Amino acid sequence: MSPVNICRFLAGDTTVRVGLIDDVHVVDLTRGGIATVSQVLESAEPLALLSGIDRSGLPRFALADVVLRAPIEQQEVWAAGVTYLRSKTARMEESDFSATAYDRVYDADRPEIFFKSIAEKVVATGEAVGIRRDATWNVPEPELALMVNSRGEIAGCTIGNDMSSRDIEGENLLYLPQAKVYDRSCALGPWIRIGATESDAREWTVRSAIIRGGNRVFSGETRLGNIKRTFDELVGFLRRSQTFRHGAVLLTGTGIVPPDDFTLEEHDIVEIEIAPIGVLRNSVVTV
Ligand code: DO4
Ligand code: MG
Repeated sequence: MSPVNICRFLAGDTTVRVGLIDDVHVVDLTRGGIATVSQVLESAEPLALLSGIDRSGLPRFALADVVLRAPIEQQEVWAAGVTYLRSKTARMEESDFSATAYDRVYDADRPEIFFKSIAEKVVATGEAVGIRRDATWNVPEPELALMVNSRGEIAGCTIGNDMSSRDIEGENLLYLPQAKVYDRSCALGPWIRIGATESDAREWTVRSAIIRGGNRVFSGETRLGNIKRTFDELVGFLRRSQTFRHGAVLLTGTGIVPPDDFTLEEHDIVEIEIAPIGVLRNSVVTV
């Protein structure tokens, strides 16, 4: 069974449907008995569940005609940090008296893990991510996002943008929640890849581009194989002394950092691509 991509989408009405991506079409799995993506993530064998559905009689929509919703339902979103050497170096540069904290956490047994968002605040591809009006140095953080079910299994993955205000974080590490959690600070999408293993994912490249007035003003890339810790290790720490009745999404950290003189502006477009998942694309708005 080859991995597949599933999405949440609207097709001309207000019903959120679950779809299977078939090239430039979406097959409506809702009509095949799949009401939520959580139903897939929580099943004992997500890929087998999807493969067993007879798609022949199910409605199909052109991808261009549907509206994609963020691929999340009731999960909390958490994020791991300083999992790439590039992230550690950038944060040590942006901060003064807390610089050694990044150095120490990169090498410590316990990773940095912080709360990022409730599900209803997550934006989808095509929607705007936010930059804080009280911040002067804002960047996207392109990250692989793990879809963890209530049993702690990594049942899928998607692309995440952990939007961050570097000046606020750099001023004082205790301001981290304000640098990380605000309206439109988390984007996920465009859909969930089911059936890929960690060793598959470690071969993938994350690419990011920022477009301003039609021009590419930043591009960067990294390999997911550069993440220092295993996915199971990160999920294991997330779940220590904590249960997730609805599962959780765990962002795995960024390895792409724009130069220090770069800050996002309103109307920029942020693109994050992880083939074979897809592209997460968001405009930028001040919040
Ligand atoms: O330590 C602050 C946040 C780190 C982070 O979000 C990342 O490395 O991706
Ligand atoms: Mg991050």
